[in-house]
Formats: sequence, structure tokens, C-alpha cells
Amino acid sequence: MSNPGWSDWAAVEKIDPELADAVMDEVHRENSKIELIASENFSSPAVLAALGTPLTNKYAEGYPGKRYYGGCEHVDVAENLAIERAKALFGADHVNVQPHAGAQANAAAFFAFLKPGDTFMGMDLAMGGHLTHGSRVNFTGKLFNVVSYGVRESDERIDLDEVRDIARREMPKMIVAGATAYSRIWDFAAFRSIADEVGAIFLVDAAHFIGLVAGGAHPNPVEHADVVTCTTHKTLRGPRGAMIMCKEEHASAIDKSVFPGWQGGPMMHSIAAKAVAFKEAAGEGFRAYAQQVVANARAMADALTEQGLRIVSGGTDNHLMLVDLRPVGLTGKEAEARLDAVGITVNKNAIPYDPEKPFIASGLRVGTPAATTAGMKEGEIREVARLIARTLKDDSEVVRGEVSAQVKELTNRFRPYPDVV
Ligand code: DSN
Repeated sequence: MSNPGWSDWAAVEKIDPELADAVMDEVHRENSKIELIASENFSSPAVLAALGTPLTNKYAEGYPGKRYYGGCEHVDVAENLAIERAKALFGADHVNVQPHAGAQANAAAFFAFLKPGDTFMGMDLAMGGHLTHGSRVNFTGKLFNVVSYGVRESDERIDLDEVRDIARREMPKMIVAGATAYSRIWDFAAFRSIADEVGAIFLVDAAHFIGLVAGGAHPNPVEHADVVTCTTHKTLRGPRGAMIMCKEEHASAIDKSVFPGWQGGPMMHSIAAKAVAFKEAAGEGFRAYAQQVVANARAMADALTEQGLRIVSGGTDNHLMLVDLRPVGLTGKEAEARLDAVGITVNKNAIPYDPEKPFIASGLRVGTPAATTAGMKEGEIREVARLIARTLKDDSEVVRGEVSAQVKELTNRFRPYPDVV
């Protein structure tokens, strides 16, 4: 069956032209701008096709073989494929593929081990952590007693002695490693030994770098942590969603915490698309992709440094970097808007010890997963870095025009959906 009736874009255009326009405008935006938001990527046609299937129709509360609804025999196959593929890809004892998003995965994982009022330790949002690692405005900061670690001011890297000192003093029940804006490799073994010393559960939020793990371009946290949460749509290039991997001894607590603890019916269409993404990630092409993401990030960091910008911690080991804009006298907010105007998409981001408020910020976060999917290699990435630097240093109309033209030339050659014109 090559052209199933449900996958009919023309029907959307006919029934809802307003919505169809918005979707196509977004596809054109993705095709015509250079995408450098570190948490974004372009999923494959196979992942997109699996998302748009009638599996969205099915209620399947529970788990394969133990559902609260009839008629689950086929969605059971889809969920088991996703589970078994993720287990093989990451060497996990147990995988739950139902979390709708990273924050829900973290909520379920936290509540598998913590009660309100318990102490946990995570990386400060202002230093690169995630909202769900204990920010005051997030449920984690409201319900738990949070103790945070950051990075050293001198080299902007995690100080494991400080992490150990805080852990010994505060005796957290859980220690969380992982971030949204940290460009260095985590020493998972050291975190594991600190967690063991104080009797804490060790959780790694691998949302950002999990695709690099799948492609062999980053150490695997599953070998060290009790629990690993991650999203499936960032470096892993799957559908928007998440999953939790854990040691067998925690399997029942994690499953119960996801359902019925935090979620109702799983999104079976999304789980099917996760299965497709895991199959893609197990292939040789994905290994090459992951290595290229890291090579491109290094090329970007080096080229931006040559242009006089400062990269936080002096460089990157993964798919992203933080750029300190103070040498060019711009805030993150100004730089984000200026780059957007020439067709380069990034996000403003606080840098460690940032004097600005987060909504203004002194930095930009720059990542290479999406541009690498679009086909860019080191040569093009260095060219993009030069365009970024030129735009940040000179706000003239002439420069804006020249850079926009060069962006257009690049996106004509490197775009995620070349068949859409
Ligand atoms: N919002 C994601 C990011 O941009 O890193 C994390 O959840």
C-alpha cells in the first residue's frame, strides 16, 4: 500500500486552507533559514509519515499485554518495537516510551523516587541546567527542596569537588546530571560515585545529547545512571516526545509513575514514530550524522573564536556552544533579532554569571544538529560562522543585504525538505 487515503495533504488544503497556509509557511521558513537552535532538528519523511497515522485514534492506557482497553493488539506491536529498539540502541535494561515530553518524563522519574519536600540536586538553570532541574518557577522548585550546583567562574566547567561537597552537606535523595546549555562532556562515573557515597539515586537528563550517544559520539549515561530521561526530537531526530530508561530494579516504579501517575492514554502515533526514529538511529548513516554534528560544532566554535567572539568554557565537546556577546557589545536579545533578520535562527541564552536578566541575556546558544541534517559540513559551517560574526559586528543595510543573499545561497543548497518549493 503506497498511498494510504489518510495521508492526504490536499485534503487539509481543501478543508482548512488557513491552517494549511500556516503549516506551509513554517515548512518554507525551515527551508529558507539556517537553523541553529541547539534543541531543534528536522525529522525524516518516515518519522513524519508514522506520526500521521490512525494510531492517533487508539486509547491504550497501560502497557503492551496489560491494557485497560480492548483492540490494542496492533499498537502493542508498535510499542514493543519502540521499547526493544531503544533497549538495543542504548543498552538499557528497561525503557518506557510513553512520556509525552521531556518535562513529563522528568516529572514521572522524579516522583518515582521523591516525595514533596525531599531534597534533590541539579544544575542551576542560570548555569545551563533545565527548568525541571529545580527552577523556582517550575514544579520541581515548588515541590522539592532544591540544592543546585553550577560551573566554576574561572573555566566555566562543572567543579566535581563542589558537587561532592554539596552532596555530602545536603544528602540529596537524587542527583541530576544534564543540561540545556553545557558544551562539555559529563563525567558520569564521578557523579555515580558521588551519588553512591551519599546514597542518592543518580538521574541523567540526556535530552540534549542522546542522539550523539546513539551515534557513538558521546559517552553513554545508561552505563552509569539509575535512570536516564531524554527527549526524542532533539539530536535523536525523532518525533516530539520523550522516554525513560532505567535499571531493571526501577522498572516497576518508573512505569507506575508514568501511568497512572502522570499520564493517561499514550500517544500511539508518536510511539510508532519513535520506533521508526530508533531504527534510523541504529543505522550507519546515523553514526556518520552524529560524528558530523560534533565536528560541525567544533568548526563553528573555532571559526567564531577566530572572528573575535568568546565561546563559554573555550569550546565544545558536543553539539552546542554558548557565545558570550560582550566582546561585540550586544545583548542576546539584540543578537537573536539581528540574526533572525538575515535568516539565521538562534536563541538568546544566559551565560554563567550573566549580569543580564534571562530575557535579555549576554549570550547566544548555537547548535549544529539541524544544520547538519540539512547537509552542512565544516566548510559551510565556517561560512555560517563568518556570516554570524559579520552580522553581529555591523548593523548596516549593506551588510544585512549581503549576508541575507549568502544565507539564501546556502539554504538553496542545504534545506531539510528540498522537494517543497
Ligand atoms: N527547551 C529545550 C531547549 O531548548 O533546550 C529544553 O527543554
